[in-house]
Amino acid sequence: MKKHLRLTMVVVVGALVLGALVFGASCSSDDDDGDGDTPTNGAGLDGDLQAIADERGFTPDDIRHALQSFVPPGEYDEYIMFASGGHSGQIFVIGMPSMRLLKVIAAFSPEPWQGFGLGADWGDTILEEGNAEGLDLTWGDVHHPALSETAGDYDGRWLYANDRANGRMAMIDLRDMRVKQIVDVPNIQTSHGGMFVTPDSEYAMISSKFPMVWPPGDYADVSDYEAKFRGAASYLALDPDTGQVNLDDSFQIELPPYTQDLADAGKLISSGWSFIGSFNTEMAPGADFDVDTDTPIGDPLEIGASEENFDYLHVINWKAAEQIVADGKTTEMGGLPVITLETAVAEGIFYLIPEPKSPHGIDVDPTGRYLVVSGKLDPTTTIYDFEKVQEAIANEDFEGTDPFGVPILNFDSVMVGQVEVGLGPLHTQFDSKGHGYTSLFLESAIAKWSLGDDVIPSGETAFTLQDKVNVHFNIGHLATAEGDTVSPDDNWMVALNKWSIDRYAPIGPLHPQNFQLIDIKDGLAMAETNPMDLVYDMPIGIGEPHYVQIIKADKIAPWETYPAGTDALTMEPHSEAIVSGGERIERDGNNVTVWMSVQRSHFVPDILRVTEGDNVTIYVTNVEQTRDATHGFAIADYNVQGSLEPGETATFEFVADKSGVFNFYCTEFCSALHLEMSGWLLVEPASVNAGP
Ligand code: RUQ
Ligand code: CUA
Repeated sequence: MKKHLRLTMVVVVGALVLGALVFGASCSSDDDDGDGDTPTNGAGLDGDLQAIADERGFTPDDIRHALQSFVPPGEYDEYIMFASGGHSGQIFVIGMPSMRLLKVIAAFSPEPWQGFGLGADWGDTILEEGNAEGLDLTWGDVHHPALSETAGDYDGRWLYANDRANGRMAMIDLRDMRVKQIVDVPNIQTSHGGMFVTPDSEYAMISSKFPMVWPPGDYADVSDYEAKFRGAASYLALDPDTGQVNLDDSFQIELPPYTQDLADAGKLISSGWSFIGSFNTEMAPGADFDVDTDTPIGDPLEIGASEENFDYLHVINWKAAEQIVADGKTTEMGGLPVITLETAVAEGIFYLIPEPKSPHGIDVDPTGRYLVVSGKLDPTTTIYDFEKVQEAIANEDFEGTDPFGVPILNFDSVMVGQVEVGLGPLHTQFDSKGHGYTSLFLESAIAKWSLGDDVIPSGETAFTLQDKVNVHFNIGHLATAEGDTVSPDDNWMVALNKWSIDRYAPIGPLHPQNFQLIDIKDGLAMAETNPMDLVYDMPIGIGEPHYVQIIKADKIAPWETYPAGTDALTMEPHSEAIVSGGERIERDGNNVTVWMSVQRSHFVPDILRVTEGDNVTIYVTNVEQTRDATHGFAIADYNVQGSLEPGETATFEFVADKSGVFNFYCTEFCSALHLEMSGWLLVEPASVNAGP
């Protein structure tokens, strides 16, 4: 063992010296050559650089864009972007502005690289506990990542993300960027954009997408939509120390059977409130199908759900709801206290505001005052003033109630502006200078426009279109750096485009999505160019990202290794952790327990003998404390693959139900002798031992 460590040191020191030489060489070679060449293509480059630009056919714009986003090898990105991975069930960690993919975090789907859900206890436990009873889900559709906040600002501690398909939520600890908990949210079946964290991380809010039969567990026909179906807004309480969801302190509010869509949290003056957009307030169930004539009866959902000119923005006072829960004015459902629709109306915590035709995004500006909605079928964004919303509530300035008795605020009293932004507006992000940036799905563009007089620069007119930039193609969300906080950073924006069509080399009918980096800094040296300057394309060839949040990288403090013997599930010492020399095998009847160490480049023990039918438990500890010294633990034909980060202890439990000789090996190319890092699991056929 000592000899092994010494060899490791030699390799590490050698690598450092080599690294220093390479680094030194590159540092000393980036001076101007001072030859005074004049530029030939207007980019102001000296001779050598000009020659490269000419050879590669770069325009001055290309060169400027490269400089804007380039992060030299070995340097770090200023921002980390967390992108939902859609139906890959994963979350992508991307450096910005370089747009380099740094990590894929498994959340709802087994992921072999991280050994998630393939035998190691931490991942298996999370996937198992994230399944409602009787379900065995092995995927999710990750739509909306939401970072934890303190005082309305990302604090770099935790990340949450919803599962669109199955109404669940995952919690990721940013210390190791691994998922720690999946919660199957009671009383909702699906969830979409109803996902945000409140300004001091009191709650993660997740609302239903399509309403479900109410109470859940009953059966009803979709023709009974209005009477028998309901949605719910869930306020999942977050433990202030661990970030985990504590269902005991969580609650729900019953919602009408509309299709609740995007949501956002109030902040600063609107803190304590939440906002959820909706469509299909028509409560159309879709078209039935006549089996005799093979024709649909009635309108398909898209027609039925688009009949009215207005749907409803839901305005919910969650702070006041806490008191209603504390007072016990709730009904227990699925283990959660639920404030019924009736109680919510009676207690005055739930209101509706008309929002134009089939709205999608609802976004609250950094001051918390302006609530921005965009109707997919309406070329405008509509802006409401939270102060006027408060006045209308106080004055009972209602234009009626919905079929469930929820008061509808007078549209004209609370609406302060409408901006004609273009075709198919979806989502809005903000800078700190009073501008909204709205994605235009149908137009494949982003519109920049001005908010109210109290926040815009002098000389600008409130609620007017300022600028547009084209993107490629079919933009869904967009995100600005630190964009959902009370103080966005005013420098970068990312367009999350659904289609890339012809932007990349053809790779078959399934195309990547396209993230596009847009520079929105003022006063950059780009005189005649568009202030929204499209700088870089990043194809995403995994899953289908929907939304991202972008945080200053230095706000996160990830661990470099786990402290020796850490359980990745709890981030606490693992009860079965060992140090080198503590390896052992114990047999008790049919139970075989192994305490195994791994380090470069061996497993101890590396021959395991069991008998067919034995219950095998292997506690594997990566006893290394060297940064990046990850080892894998994979057993052939047993569908076991774990990733053991330095310092980590994990448990692998299985029944040795296949007899034979099975190779196990380290899946990470960890060392010069990585290929030698393997061992044998011998499962002796039960019959061999079965004496007369
Ligand atoms: S919403 S389809 Cu985030 Cu535009 Cu999901
Ligand atoms: Cu350890 Cu390869």
